[in-house]
Amino acid sequence: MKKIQAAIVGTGFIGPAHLEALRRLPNMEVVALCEVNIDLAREKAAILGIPNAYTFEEMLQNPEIDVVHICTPNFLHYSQSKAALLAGKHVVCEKPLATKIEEAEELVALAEEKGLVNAVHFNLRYYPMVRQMKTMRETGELGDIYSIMGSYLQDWLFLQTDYNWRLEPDKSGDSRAIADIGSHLLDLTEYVTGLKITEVMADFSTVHKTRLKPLKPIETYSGKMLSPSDYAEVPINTEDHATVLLRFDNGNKGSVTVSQVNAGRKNRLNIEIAGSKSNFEWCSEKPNEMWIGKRESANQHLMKDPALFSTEAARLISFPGGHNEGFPDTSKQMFKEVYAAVREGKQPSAPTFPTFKDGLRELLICERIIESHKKQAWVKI
Ligand code: SOE
Repeated sequence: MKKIQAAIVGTGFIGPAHLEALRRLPNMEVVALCEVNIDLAREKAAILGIPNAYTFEEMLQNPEIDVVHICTPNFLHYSQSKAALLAGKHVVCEKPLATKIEEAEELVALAEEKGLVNAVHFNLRYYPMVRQMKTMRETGELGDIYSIMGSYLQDWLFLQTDYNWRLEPDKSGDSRAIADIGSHLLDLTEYVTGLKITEVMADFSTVHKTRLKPLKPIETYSGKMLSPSDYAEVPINTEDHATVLLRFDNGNKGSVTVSQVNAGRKNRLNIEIAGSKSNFEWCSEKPNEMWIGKRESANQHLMKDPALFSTEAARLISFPGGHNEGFPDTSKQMFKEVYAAVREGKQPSAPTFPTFKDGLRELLICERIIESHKKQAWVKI
């Protein structure tokens, strides 16, 4: 069987995570790496053991490359995804799909016109327990949904000296915490509950009004400290923290809190979904278990075990109960589905993986959240 050949563009935090996940799939190979310049591409390709380093433009001209993974800063996602589609390549793009709604709309239309496989890396959908919650909701074990409470908390931007491209609106877009991690939480909320968010009321805060920008490169989560002369003080106008009230299409309500300055919360998405039959709670820092709350019987504590899971959720499990699976496994499970479509050569009519349309949906919600914050008013989606 001919091996599918992939290229990865960008090797900050998430590019190597895509690489590791892809190397766990059969009958495919990551053959190319692109970076901001060819020297860095060569350096990173050597470190990561990828056979070829190209500029982005050279890579697009290589007919052997079937799939492009866009793992660059947000402001490049639109132009690079568009160029890859126009070059006839299937595309897996990191979230957010773009920084403007009209750009995402153009990508959805172009991907549809080309018939090429298109996916957005909402990988948190692929925690087996997330899929189990979704299937339990679908089979009625949750009942009617009364309310949803979600949070996504990190502390990698806690210090004034913590710095990253995500703090720069020209690279990240007008939102930071909401676009970067709120997008995961909001996607997962609609995905698990099957509800649609209809209105938002948002309030942002920027805890560090200025930050100390390192005058030499530093990567996401690296946490490296430099000397005072290595920093420049720069103004910050994107949100460290956001609270958003939500209204859903079943008439009920919810709220999410997103923060990247919560000391001790490393990468913690927590969701509690209150239903008429049960209450589900799940935390991404303990992904192999969920709490099921009951009023008229004992609460339950479900552990990841394929023998106890729905067929759909068990499909995302590679190891028996007690053999924990986590963040890296989510991308492997997602890419299994994406590459099955690549093997077929076209986007499925009913994709099981998150597509550019899901990326557009998230961008729409995030843009309305930004609008609501600016107006300090409810905004319809
Ligand atoms: C930084 O907040 C980050 O790397 C996000 O960009 C990822 O989407 C998330 O999965 C982990 O944290």
